[in-house]
Amino acid sequence: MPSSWPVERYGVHLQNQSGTPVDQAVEAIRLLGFAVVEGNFCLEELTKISSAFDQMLAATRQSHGGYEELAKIDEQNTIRAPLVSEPIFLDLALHPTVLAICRRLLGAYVLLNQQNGIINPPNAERYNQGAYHRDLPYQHFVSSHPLMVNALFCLDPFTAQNGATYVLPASHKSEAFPSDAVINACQQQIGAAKGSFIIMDSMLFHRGGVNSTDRARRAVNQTYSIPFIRQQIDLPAALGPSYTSDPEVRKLLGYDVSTPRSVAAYYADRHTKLSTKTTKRR
Ligand SMILES: O=C(O)CCC(=O)C(=O)O
Repeated sequence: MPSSWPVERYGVHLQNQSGTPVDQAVEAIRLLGFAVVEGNFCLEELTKISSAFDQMLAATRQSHGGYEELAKIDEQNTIRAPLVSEPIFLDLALHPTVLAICRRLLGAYVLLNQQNGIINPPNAERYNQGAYHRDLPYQHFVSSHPLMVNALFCLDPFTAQNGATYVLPASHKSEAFPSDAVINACQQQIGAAKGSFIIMDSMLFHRGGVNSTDRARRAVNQTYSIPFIRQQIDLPAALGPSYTSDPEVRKLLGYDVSTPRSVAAYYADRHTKLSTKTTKRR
């Protein structure tokens, strides 16, 4: 159906106003649970990310026992925390539009909860993201405020043929997984251009589609959460204490929310926090 501008309506005297792409994404995510936003990468940047991804996949398989060994734990199609070995993926995690949307939805304190390279394998092979799930799995409640947001970076174009992601629109607002009949009637496949992000409320039910082409469909799934939710991999431990001195990047990566390992460490943290507060007030 062609869209009209302004949209025709009657009996309406209250309407949301969303002027910018960030406003529009935030509004759509609140309403439906997902939005697609442009990454605005140039071809050269996409080529760099693409070859870093392929190198990381080869390195992951090589250093963790090979494809067959990883397949035993269903990890052959995932690159865990690529930013730990390759700084180009830190840049991806720091994408300004993604962070702006996350901060609008989650609040000022945003934690990078996970970053995973995802391979949807060719020739209709099944893979670990091909079944419906929430990215906060096993959770069956509705929160009045988003807890976690996904930014699924499309390293290849997402199409019906290569297994673009399916979503159940607005399912982030339902406790239960919908019935199979309703799923089959309401699921929506999201086509997206190479270099764009599919941004979702992490409570939205979604899955990868079937890739019936002869080429892998690649993506990087990044999730951003409120700081109470623990990271999938302890990034400060994996990166080491002096990875970066930028306070905003340290905060995003979780350096400021590690769990004290003893009562003495808890008191030491309190001293640091309170003295920083006092210094700031002066
Ligand atoms: O590969 C996809 O299309 C979906 C990825 C996904 O579901 C996930 O990483 O949680």
